[in-house]
Amino acid sequence: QDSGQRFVEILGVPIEAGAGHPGALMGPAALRTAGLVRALRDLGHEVRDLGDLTPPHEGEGADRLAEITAWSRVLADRSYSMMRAGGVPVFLGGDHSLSMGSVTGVARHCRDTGTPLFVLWLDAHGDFNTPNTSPSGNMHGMPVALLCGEDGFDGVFPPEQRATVDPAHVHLFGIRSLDPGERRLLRARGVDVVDMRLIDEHGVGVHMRRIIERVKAAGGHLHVSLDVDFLDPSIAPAVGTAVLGGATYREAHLIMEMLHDAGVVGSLDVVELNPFLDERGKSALLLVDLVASLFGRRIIDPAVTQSQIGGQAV
Ligand code: 6HN
Ligand code: MN
Ligand code: MN
Ligand code: MN
Repeated sequence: QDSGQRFVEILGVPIEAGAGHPGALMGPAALRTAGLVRALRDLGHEVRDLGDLTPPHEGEGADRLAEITAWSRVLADRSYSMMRAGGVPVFLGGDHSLSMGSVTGVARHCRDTGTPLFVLWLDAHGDFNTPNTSPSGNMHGMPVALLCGEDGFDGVFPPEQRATVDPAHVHLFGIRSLDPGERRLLRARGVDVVDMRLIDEHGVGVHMRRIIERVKAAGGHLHVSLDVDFLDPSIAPAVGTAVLGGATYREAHLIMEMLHDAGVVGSLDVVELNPFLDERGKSALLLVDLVASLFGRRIIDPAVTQSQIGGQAV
């Protein structure tokens, strides 16, 4: 083993109130069954599995906003303390509304330490709706807007507990489905959107290098939020919101390998796995593969350096 061993803390967040289809609450169990903890230990990392966060009781007749508010508050506190413990927190979803809590906790820690926070959002969707723009009302389509400080989320965190991310530090990647309201908002806020059209023209490497260089130059913390629907549904069918034309197996692995080599990833969400919709566990197994690549699994240590082949060093 090399010296790149990390302390990894894993927390399951079985939340599905933000999604339109039930099943995501089984996500953490499926990722464990697929061997996530073992894969990370086999790479030499110290792994502590904190189990699943217990669903907070949101009271009789509470709506989904109340439920997600309750989850977000406990999760943000938990994420903050995981950050303070000094490891790499890995949050297993659960639907994407969990990032409201996980990233808020990371942002609180970065604010404490004066570390610039960057977010890489690997997703088919922009997740930049607000309660005012959302066509579905589903909160998993809104976490980036909340994190960037948009209006309409006042009840989720009390003002002193809200910690936001600069929209200019958010990189949406793999995007191929945006609602009209969120598209306007993304443009107005200047969020970097690497959509599938850009990926098709330039390849994932060019844009990943650009993003990685930026985080490195700032000495920043990169939070990666991996939505299963970033991947093409043919290789990862276990999603409630499948969109054709997603990332291939090889594109996804290259992204993970480049992120590992850059050494900039400080926290990770793996979200939107709906095992009820999977085919013999293939999506869960693929995700474990990708997380292992992000944490250093490689085919072989490169004998040829970037400079020898005239590539840009990362
Ligand atoms: N996800 N833009 C759609 C909506 O309902 O707001 C889909 C959101 C999907 C969210 O997959 O995390
Ligand atoms: Mn720290
Ligand atoms: Mn999505
Ligand atoms: Mn998403």
